[in-house]
Amino acid sequence: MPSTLRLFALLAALTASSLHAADFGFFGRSGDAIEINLAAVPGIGAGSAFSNLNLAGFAGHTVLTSDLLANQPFENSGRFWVFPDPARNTSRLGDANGNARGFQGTLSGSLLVNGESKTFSVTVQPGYTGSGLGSVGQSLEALGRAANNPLYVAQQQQRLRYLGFVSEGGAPVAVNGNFGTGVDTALRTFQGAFIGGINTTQANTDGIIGPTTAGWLNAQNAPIFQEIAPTAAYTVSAVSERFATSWTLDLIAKGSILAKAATGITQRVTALSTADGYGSAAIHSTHRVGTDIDLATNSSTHNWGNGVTSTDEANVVKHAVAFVDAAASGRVIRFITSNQDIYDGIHAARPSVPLYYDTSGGHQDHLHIDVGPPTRITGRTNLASDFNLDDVVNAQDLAVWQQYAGANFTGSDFLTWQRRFGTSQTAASAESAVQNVPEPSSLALLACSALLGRKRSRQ
Ligand SMILES: [Ca+2]
Ligand SMILES: [Ca+2]
Ligand SMILES: [Zn+2]
Repeated sequence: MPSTLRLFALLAALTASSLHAADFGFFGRSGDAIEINLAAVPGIGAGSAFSNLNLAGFAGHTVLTSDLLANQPFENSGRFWVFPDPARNTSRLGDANGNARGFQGTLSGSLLVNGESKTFSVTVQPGYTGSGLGSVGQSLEALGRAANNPLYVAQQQQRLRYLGFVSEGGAPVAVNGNFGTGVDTALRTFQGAFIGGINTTQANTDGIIGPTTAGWLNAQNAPIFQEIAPTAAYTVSAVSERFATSWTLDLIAKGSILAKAATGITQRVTALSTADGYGSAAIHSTHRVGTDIDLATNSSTHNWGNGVTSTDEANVVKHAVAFVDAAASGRVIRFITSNQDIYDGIHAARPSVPLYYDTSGGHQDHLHIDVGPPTRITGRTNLASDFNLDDVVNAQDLAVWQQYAGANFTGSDFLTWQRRFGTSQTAASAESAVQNVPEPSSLALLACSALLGRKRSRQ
């Protein structure tokens, strides 16, 4: 590590330590069940008694203790889990980052440890943990299963609601550790995006988090269920079926730009999925849940095709080609049309893309696009020594260490931080990008010796 950086880091640590802080400080991510394990904190001895947990500062979020999730009395364990509200731009909760999905900010509480009042803070950072501690594990939890683990279920509920999946009927997924119909139906909609074939509905899924489902819940490119918003390249005429995964919305966004560039025509999306992914109109009952797209076509194409490709038909072919070629997270796996000229045109332009000719005529007025999942990107683990979970190990982590040395952290944590200094990974969100480190000053020398002296005394 460059010495100038180290010097600045130490100065930053001293500055931070002079600010008011809680007795104990924890960090977690928006889409996680954030575990707080007070009995495992270095500054609290094993066998301590915990009481009077004051969570007034966590209003709007869900907090569950080990009594419910681990069959363990909180008064002995000091364990609880924080489930940040997943709503986007949760300004009523004091969301500090309107650009990052879910809540970000610092929540504060207090409790008695062995009768003595202690304060703690939980700082929620963007994203979710996709590997290791904090990720969602493969499990056997299922609706109607007697031996469901409440903690596993709560983790699954939190991740699903963070990713925008709701229960059948539209109710948000409650985080309560109970595997009821709410989480079952949300999970099946989630699975529909990647399990099975082109016409997958919730009925084709198993509602159990096996290896594939766990992989997607943790993936960096996990599907997010959301409402479509029109752009300059496409309008939306769908009344209720205007929801889909982020994979499909990405494909529409990128494909429509290419299509408009090729033909000058603004695309019109006529149907995706309903708000909960259930109960589509009968004519869309074969839409793969959360992924499939209907694109309107001009009225002159609303025939069976006559062997002569009209300008409007040729444009539909160009639109299809644009969607095939769009480098989007969702990808075209099949087109459906009831117009033979469009069918022939797409086949000639992109022979490798499967086509289905609908002899019922049901696809005369629009082009149906079956959308498949992208290649899964393995979930991110949290960096060792990245104490504040901003995806880089730098001076700010030393500031955290300094603030809570003797409480959350030990001397060996400092030594590990030194070795890990400078490591980083792609941020969980662009908003948490690394900040520039300013030039050090001569004051840093003083800070350095002062801190090292203090560190030794704590070991
Ligand atoms: Ca936010
Ligand atoms: Ca950091
Ligand atoms: Zn369709």
